[in-house]
Amino acid sequence: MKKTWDIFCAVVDNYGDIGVCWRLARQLSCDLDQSVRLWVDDLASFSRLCPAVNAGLDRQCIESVAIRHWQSPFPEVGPASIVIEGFGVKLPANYIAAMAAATTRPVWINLEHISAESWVDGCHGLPSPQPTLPLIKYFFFPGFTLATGGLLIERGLTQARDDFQFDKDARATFLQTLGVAPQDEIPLYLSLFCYDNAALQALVEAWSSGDCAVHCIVPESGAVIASLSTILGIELRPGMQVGRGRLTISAIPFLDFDQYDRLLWACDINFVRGEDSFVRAQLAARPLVWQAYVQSDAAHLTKQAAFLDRYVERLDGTTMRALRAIHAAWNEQSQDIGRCWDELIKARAPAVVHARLWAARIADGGNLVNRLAEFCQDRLK
Ligand code: TRH
Repeated sequence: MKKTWDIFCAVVDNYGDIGVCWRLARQLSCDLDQSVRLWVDDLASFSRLCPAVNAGLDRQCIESVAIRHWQSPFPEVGPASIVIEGFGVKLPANYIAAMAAATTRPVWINLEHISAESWVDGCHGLPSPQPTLPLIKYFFFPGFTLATGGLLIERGLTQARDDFQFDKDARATFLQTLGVAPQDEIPLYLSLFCYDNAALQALVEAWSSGDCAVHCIVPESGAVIASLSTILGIELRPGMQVGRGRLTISAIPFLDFDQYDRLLWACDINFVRGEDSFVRAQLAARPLVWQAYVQSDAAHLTKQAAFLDRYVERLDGTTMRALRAIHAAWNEQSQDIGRCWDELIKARAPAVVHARLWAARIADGGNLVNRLAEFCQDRLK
């Protein structure tokens, strides 16, 4: 049955908050035909992922999602039957008051960050009764096991990816639309999306002096283009293609959501970060190297290791060690990354086979929007 949903998104930094909230909103609307209102405090960041967003408009409708600029003071609006706060964002006081006063109390969900750590299984779905209000907030965790909320996977995604990847001309055509010039020798295509990383220079050196030709495609985002400019000793800008030994680097503009998916499908290995690009790279069925969102207490290293434990569990020893080593070196920003890259290249064939099996496994593990809708339906009764 059609339900109303309010999703609240505050853009803390980067693109992950709005990336996940927009993906959720769009999927609820397009795949489950739900009535969705998305409140976003930073429409300019949103418009980078979704160029149809007009950052100057307070209200607009895109892909049947009602998008509202979340400003203070917050307007007096009737609450939806299901209220999602993205990543623990604080809801407006007058909106909470309206939830508490509603005849049928909304289901209130805190959509949490993804983690492969085992404690998530025990915390997913836990209720948190609000001491001074007749409301219960529930913790909803995306994750990799049946005991979690699963992953955001659009209907038809796997088919669209396979159509692209098994079409022999699709990659070349797509890369041309990005302005990536073809080369005589077909290189290993990489995409690079990462945080500031002290290991980048050593990695670039390994790429330029390695045995195989590498073409690294870098969407403009954060510090990476600036870091590469320093490493290469030139001012790299979107649209430029630069060669260094066996390495070619193409800087491209930040892509919209769906184009970015295609880039991940097109590349042989994807360097990704944070949360949403990390999941999309897994669903791209290609080997990935993930940089977890850097936390001051080094919690990102625990998160990274927990994911690797799951990701490599069915692999042979050599491939397992190669994937663990490059993830550890990249996340610890170690100068040993060049050696780890060479090991990964040697283990590439089984890593490629594994990436497709893993993508199928996580897709079978359950879809977050379906689980969320069922979870909320049960609590609305
Ligand atoms: O931008 P991020 O670093 O976001 C992070 C994480 O979500 C982290 O958990 C959170 O705490 C922090 O933000 C505040 O990385 P992430 O999660 O991969 O989000 C990037 C989004 O940008 C994702 O939806 C993919 C999208 N994207 C494009 O649409 N086009 C592009 O060209 C690129 C590079 C990314």
